[in-house]
Formats: sequence, C-alpha cells, structure tokens
Amino acid sequence: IHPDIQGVTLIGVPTDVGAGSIGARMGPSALRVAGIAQAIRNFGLDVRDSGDLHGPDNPWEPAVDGFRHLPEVVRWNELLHDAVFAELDSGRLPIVLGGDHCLGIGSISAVARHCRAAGRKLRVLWLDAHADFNTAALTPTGNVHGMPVACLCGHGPEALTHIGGHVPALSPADIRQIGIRSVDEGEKRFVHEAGIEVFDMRYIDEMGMRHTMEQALLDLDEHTHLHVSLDVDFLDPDIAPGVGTTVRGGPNYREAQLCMEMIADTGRLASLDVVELNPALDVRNQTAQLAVDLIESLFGKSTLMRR
Ligand code: 5AB
Ligand code: MN
Ligand code: MN
Ligand code: MN
Repeated sequence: IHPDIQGVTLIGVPTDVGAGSIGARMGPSALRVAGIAQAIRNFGLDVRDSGDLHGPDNPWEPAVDGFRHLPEVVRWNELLHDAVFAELDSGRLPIVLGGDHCLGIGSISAVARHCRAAGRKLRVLWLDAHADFNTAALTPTGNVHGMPVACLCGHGPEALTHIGGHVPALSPADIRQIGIRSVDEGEKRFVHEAGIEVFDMRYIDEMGMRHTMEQALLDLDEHTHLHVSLDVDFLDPDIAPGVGTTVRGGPNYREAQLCMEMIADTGRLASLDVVELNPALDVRNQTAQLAVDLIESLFGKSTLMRR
C-alpha cells in the first residue's frame, strides 16, 4: 500500500439500487463474516470498521428517462462521496464494501477530488467483466451500475457527474480496464470514442496476466494515488458465483492472485472498492471468502519473502 497511509477504514454501503438484481445490499455483511477486518489487521495495520452508511431503500421500479432509481442512486453516492473524502483527508485508506457498482461514482469522485487537492496523480484500475460505460441513451437496462465510468468521465446526469465538484471527475487517460468480456453494442462504440485503455479477456489470453498488469501499471510514480475498483464479476464465475451478472471466461484463481500481487508490488494502493458481491446468489459465502483472500494479496501477502 501507499507509504503515507495511516490506517484503513471499512465503509459498508448496503444497497443494490443501481443493480439488476437484489442482494448486493448484503455484500458488506458477507465480507465482514468472511473476516475482512482481521485479514487486514494481520498486516499490522490499524483497521477501523465505520459500520454501514444509511440511505434510501431500493424501490424496485422500471426506468424513468433511461435510469432506474436515479434519486436513490444519487443519494447513496452523495453519502459515500462524503465518507470516502473524509477518510482520505485524514490520511486513511478507505475500503468501500458494496453494494453495487453505481457506488464507484461516489467513491472515485471523492478520490479524484482528494488527488486534485493534494496534487497527486491518479490511476484507476477498473477490474470488471463489464466496461460500465453506458449512458441513458445507450443502456439496455437502465441500471446505473452499468454507467459509473461514463458518469465519472462526465457523461451522465448532472446530479451524478458533479458529485465530486469537478466535471469530469476523471479523464479516460486515468483509467485502465482489465478483464472486460461483456460490452453492449452502443457502449462498445462509446468506449472506443472516449479512448479508454481496455485490457479485455482476449488481450489477457494472448499476452498473459503478467504482461497485462505491467502495461496497466506503467508510469506510476511516487506521486501516484492508485485506486482499485474490484467488481467481483471480474472473476470467473466458476470461482465466484456470488454476483448478479456472471460472465463466463474470467480470470482464474491464479491469474486473479497475480493481478493483486502485482498491484501490491507497486506500493501505491491508496483506496479500494469491493462491489457487486451478491450473497443471495453465493454458495457458502465462498465468493466473499475469495474476495478477502484476494484482498490479502492486494495488501502484500506473498508466499515467500520478496526482494
Ligand atoms: B456491473 C449491462 N451492460 O448496462 C448494463 O456489474 C450490465 O457493475 C452492466 O459491471 C453490469 O445493464 C454492471 C448489461
Ligand atoms: Mn461493474
Ligand atoms: Mn461487472
Ligand atoms: Mn454486476
């Protein structure tokens, strides 16, 4: 992790207002049951669990003007933005326990705002089966968990794009997407147009996870804040069934571990989202346990002493 970090704060965000199925609201509990706090404490870090944020219920309504539950999505993200910004401001590494991936808007807009104020460069690693670059016009579902990257890049409703105070919160050049294997037709064109660097599964198949991560982590320096947004559906559904939107053909256990280990080696991790875990679809909490196992690697757990 980043050498300036004073401690780690867990922020539970029990909602699925942005998702296409309910259950991600139980994600924070499942991660706690899988022992996330103790796993990080084992590195000698000060870990504070700030409990859960309290936001609106999921009304489970159809889309209005291309969005499902927009007011509720906005509210949860405003709350999360403030919580993440406060933790970064006090020198701590926030871990967002989602909740669905619409929460990337509140979390990463706060990270971007912090980086602007602190004069840090920002690199966002978006680990996901999906590009999450839909807009109201492009979305086939209206679910805002398919839109956070577009919103962060300034394409979305004002109430979501301006949460961090600066529009756009991010430039496509700040983002690297890894593990992508399901992108909608219009979304595909828009990702290309925006110029986001995408390491899709074909790239990983052909080049390997090692080369992929070397490319995604290129040009980090001592001033870089590294944010990881881990959508659990990044992982192959054979090892991670507890997600609402499974897509076959994701990274296997060893590939995912290597990905985390190479991020750890940079020593630049400064914030993290763990999202889209849906315990209602899981088997004996195995997906939550796997997420905790991977987070241990992300924080530097390795088999042998490393030089
Ligand atoms: B996730 C889909 N592209 O927009 C859409 O899990 C799926 O945060 C989005 O990556 C998946 O609804 C969102 C079909
Ligand atoms: Mn996602
Ligand atoms: Mn996804
Ligand atoms: Mn999903």
